[in-house]
Amino acid sequence: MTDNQLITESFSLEHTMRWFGPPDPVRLADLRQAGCTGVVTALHHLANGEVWPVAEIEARRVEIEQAGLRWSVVESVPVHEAIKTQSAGYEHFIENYQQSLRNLAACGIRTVTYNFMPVLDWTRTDLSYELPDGARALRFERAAFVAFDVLLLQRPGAAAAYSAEELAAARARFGGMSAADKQLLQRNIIAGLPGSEESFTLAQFQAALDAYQGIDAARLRANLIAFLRAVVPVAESAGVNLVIHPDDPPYPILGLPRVVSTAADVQALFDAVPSPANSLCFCTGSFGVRPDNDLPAMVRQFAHRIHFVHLRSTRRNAAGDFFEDNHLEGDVDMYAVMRELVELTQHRRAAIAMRPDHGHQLLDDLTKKTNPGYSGIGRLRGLAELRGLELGIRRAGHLTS
Ligand code: DNO
Repeated sequence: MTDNQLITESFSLEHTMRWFGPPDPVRLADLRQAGCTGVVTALHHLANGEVWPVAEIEARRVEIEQAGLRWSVVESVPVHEAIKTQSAGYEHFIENYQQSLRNLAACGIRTVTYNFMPVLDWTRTDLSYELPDGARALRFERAAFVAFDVLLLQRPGAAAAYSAEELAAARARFGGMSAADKQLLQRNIIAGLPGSEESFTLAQFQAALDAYQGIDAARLRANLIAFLRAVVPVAESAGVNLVIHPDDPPYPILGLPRVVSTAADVQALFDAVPSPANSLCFCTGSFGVRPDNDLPAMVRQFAHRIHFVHLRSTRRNAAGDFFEDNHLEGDVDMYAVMRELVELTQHRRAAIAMRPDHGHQLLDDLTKKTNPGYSGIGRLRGLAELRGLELGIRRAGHLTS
């Protein structure tokens, strides 16, 4: 047997990309040409909280398989705000969630992603940040974010959450913005990034924040654990791994608590609900924004719980800004993370779905309409680099063992 055969037969990451369904400008055929064998998708056309019907799941599965791919992971079955706040009618949304899990399992889809971030899913201030080479990236700029919170939204009590320096920087930044810049900033933050399933006006947004009055981190964590106690047994008996996606960015924003930002946060969920179906989407781009998150150590700590991986690297500065760097650059030590993942797949003797999380707009992406972060060529570059890194590590491991 040649080395290449041995490598093919050893367990590896399953290479996937996210697809937003038929309206996605990146086609299933493009994903296949980019080197994917799997697809990560959701029924984005269904309203948050509805049961996902078997017929619709089945139709999507068939569409993906006809393109020569496999529906590897659902990202996401969103958790309704009523469940996060435990407000009127939340039990109904939990029942719907349980039924969606059963229906997905009936169609053979066994990894389901969700998050428990209040109101907003992922948050960026700039969706078109120009890099020195002309490519465009997603960015979170602290001064712009503070300006949005204090000066545009004018959230009651917001100013008390920031230092005098941060407020001064935000005022200076705001002073230099045109009306169009302000509108764009607002849109970037609250009009709904791809996959977030929610979109707000300023007034609706403030009302959504108000629903969290009296909900601190302890209460939000308790609500998350109550949700897990209700849905994880259903997932376990259906053979589904329910993977939680971490907070992005991984700290509280806009006066809202966030409880999935660190290793201790994640461990608390597994301690409370030990079933193996209660598991993790390991996202290096989200966890990696915090310098106190040791990513390779987290892969080791949660080895048996990781059933989906997002690989992406951010680069932060002292002001609290970060942008999405090339997949092998930035603050994430991707080599060290990949080594742990390669070891994990070999040890588990099973593949783990991985997607290059986001990509730059580059080459032809720059002249096309793309979902922010989900360009065709930028992600192709990310996946190609990650696959090369993975193969190099596996092959080096094989030759030295
Ligand atoms: C952003 C994504 C998130 C993720 C959800 C999971 O690009 O990683 O929107 O899908 O938080 O529920």
